[in-house]
Amino acid sequence: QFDTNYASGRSGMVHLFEWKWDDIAAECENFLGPNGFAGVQVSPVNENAVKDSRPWWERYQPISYKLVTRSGNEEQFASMTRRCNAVGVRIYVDVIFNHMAANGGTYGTGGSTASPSSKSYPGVPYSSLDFNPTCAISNYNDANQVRNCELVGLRDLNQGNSYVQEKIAEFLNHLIDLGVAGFRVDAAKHMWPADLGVIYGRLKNLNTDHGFSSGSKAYIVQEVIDMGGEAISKSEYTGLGAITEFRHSDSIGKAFRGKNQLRYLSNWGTAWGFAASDRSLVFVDNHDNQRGHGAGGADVLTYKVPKQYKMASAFMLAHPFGTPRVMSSFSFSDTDQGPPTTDGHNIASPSFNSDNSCSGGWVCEHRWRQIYHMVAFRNAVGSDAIQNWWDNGSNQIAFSRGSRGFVAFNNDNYDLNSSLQTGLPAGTYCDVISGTKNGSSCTGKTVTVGSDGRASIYLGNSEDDGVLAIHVNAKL
Ligand code: LM2
Ligand code: CA
Repeated sequence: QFDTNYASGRSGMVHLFEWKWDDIAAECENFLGPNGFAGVQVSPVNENAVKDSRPWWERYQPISYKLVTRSGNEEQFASMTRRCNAVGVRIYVDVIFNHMAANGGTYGTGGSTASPSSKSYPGVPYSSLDFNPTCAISNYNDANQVRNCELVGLRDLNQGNSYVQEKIAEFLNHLIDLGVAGFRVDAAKHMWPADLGVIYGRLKNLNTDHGFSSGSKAYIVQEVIDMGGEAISKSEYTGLGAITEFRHSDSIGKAFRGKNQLRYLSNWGTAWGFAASDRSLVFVDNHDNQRGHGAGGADVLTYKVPKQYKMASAFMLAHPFGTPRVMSSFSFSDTDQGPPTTDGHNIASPSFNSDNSCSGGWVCEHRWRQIYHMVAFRNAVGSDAIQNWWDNGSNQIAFSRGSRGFVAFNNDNYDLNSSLQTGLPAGTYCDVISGTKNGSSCTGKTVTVGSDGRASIYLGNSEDDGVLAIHVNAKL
């Protein structure tokens, strides 16, 4: 369950937060597939409580496991997995089974009703027998409380109960039948690892009709926020699957905000307290910490700080550590605000500009040239190791990935202007950050590598993007 099941030659997962299934299917065909992306994390697929103001977080309040949400119905979901898999893009579902809707969640997006105050959810069905006794989580130094009490009043399911295990496994297996490649397990820290082990053990192999090789297991990434100093640690979960590495988000934010010198990134990885590379899902920001929900550091970078955000994203994608996930947001000012709608309820589709960017309230970080070109960089360099590390003793760094790609960053308040070893074969390359390769020309800066592999690298401190990247597929 650590294998991402990515199609070969692809990398980069994107969280298309609150997108509709039909729009994701089109995005796989029109953009993600052609640009080398490997997968999409989709918002929760099962029926959730309808809240008056339609905040984004209503989707974290399950009412049943019927596949009906504001993103679409089961037929649309099934069509999306088929269309995305057909173009080599895998689907990962955000699944919520620590809890059900809190008090006040009386009806769902699929027409089911519920009575959270009496712990009754007939759409599953669950009754009070399936839940832990009511108590609130207040002390994160008490593992029993964190796992057996309620997170912000959300009715806490007992995953040790065999009927509950059965219902959850049925839900996940249904998604496997529909062609998904894996799951993001919401609130995993709030469930006992042993119970998760039982549930994961009941999962079917992935559906070979969708192109998975026989015997493939679902990729599992468990949401465990472990910044240290609490009773529960991520190491309790890394034997079962990958975890969301929140320290990566925190550390990369601090570095590119200038609170830590970039030269220290030379040993980026487990030395920073991260889980092993294949157990770490890494990200600059996620749907919670970009708006101050959940936890994971006050220094998180988001689309609202674009220059540093692009630099941090480029570093994450250029570096071999972890399985990177790119956040794709809708713009917000209020932290509860839901996605763009047509009428206050129905989610609006994104619209696209000629430069690939989005409008209509969608930020689409994954369509920023500097970000999707770095997915192509990651695919071009494959498994080649980091070589030719260089730094100026503070915030200018550069490295190559073997002899296939080279990247440089300038986070100092003066220009980077140095002759550096790129590791690349001689030739002229298009900088994929400032431009796009178009046949034998480049719309941005070019870099000329000499027969000794050296090139003169210039990154002005007032440039839009403090990063430059070249790779073998961007040779002119
Ligand atoms: C997660 N991971 O463990 C999600 O990533 C996170 O987005 C979820 O919280 C959380 N766990 C539960 O699935 C979000 C949001 C909360 C929101 C909950 C439930 O961050 O603010 O809580 O979803 O919708 C909301 C209200 C809260 C209220 C609660 C219950 O914000 O004030 O608590 O509903 O009514 C009384
Ligand atoms: Ca729990």
